[in-house]
Amino acid sequence: MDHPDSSAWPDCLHVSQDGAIAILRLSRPAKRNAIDSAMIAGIERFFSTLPRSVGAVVIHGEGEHFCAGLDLSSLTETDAYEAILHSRSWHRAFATIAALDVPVLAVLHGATVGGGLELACNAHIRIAERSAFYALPEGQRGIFVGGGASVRLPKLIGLARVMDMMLTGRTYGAEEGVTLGFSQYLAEPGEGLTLALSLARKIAANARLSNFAVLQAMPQIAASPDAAGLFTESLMSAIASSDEDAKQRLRAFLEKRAPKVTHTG
Ligand code: 1HE
Repeated sequence: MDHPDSSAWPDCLHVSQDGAIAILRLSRPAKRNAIDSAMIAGIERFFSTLPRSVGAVVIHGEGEHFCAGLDLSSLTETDAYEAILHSRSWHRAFATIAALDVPVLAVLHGATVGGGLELACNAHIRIAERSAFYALPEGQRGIFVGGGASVRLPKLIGLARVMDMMLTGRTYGAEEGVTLGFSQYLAEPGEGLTLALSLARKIAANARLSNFAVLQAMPQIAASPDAAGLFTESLMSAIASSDEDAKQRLRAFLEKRAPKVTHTG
């Protein structure tokens, strides 16, 4: 991959590029891709140094599971202050995803639990293979979520469900996850990456400014009072439509050079 930092990835991460798509593979299968400090620092660096040639990112996991969450061996000797810094390092890493102008698609399979679920929550599109299952086993381990699940997961599946998962250790499967709003796509075993790449290519073919508007304006609008949200929408809409790329695309449609919207069912 044409990446400024490409020589310096830790062994637990594999980075590649397929056209405009950057692919990040969690690559620590012997430990079920559990996230240690090298991996979280690598994730932060990966997302904060993406080359401009990248139009979308796909993240997936090697082996039988997407991610077993926090590497539990890293918390045994920490005091409260170190644990705060540790949690903040996860927040910092995931903030680099929130700052992106290109979307992240996560392919989930097998265990997607604890910090692995938190990582997945930060993606913009989640594709679950049928083997995927979700859990927050923090309560059983005597700890609490620290990678943003308390804020992000309730927005996807509702506060009551998240509290139930945390208190009782309840798990949800891939099919339930689609119904509940956790993932947007379901894939057959081994087919998640192919689906993610094809969706990523479609996204990367959009106008860059349109994708920016979806990723950056939509969350701001969602967090605003209606009147402020509608005003932000008008501003973003005007900026997007005045871009040269938009003008060319609109002309192409009006001159019958662009495909129509079709529905294949
Ligand atoms: C690990 C971890 C880990 C596996 N930290 N080493 N997450 C959890 O509480 C989930 C803990 N893991 C599991 O429940 C299971 O490992 C799995 C369901 C994910 C996979 O089961 P399986 O049978 O395929 O693998 P395994 O035999 O349990 O694990 C293989 C090895 O990975 C084994 O090490 P080995 O040296 O004996 O070979 C496991 O100890 C190791 N391993 N998961 C460390 N998580 C920012 S705060 C976030 C807080 C959290 O994420 S809490 C939730 C932590």
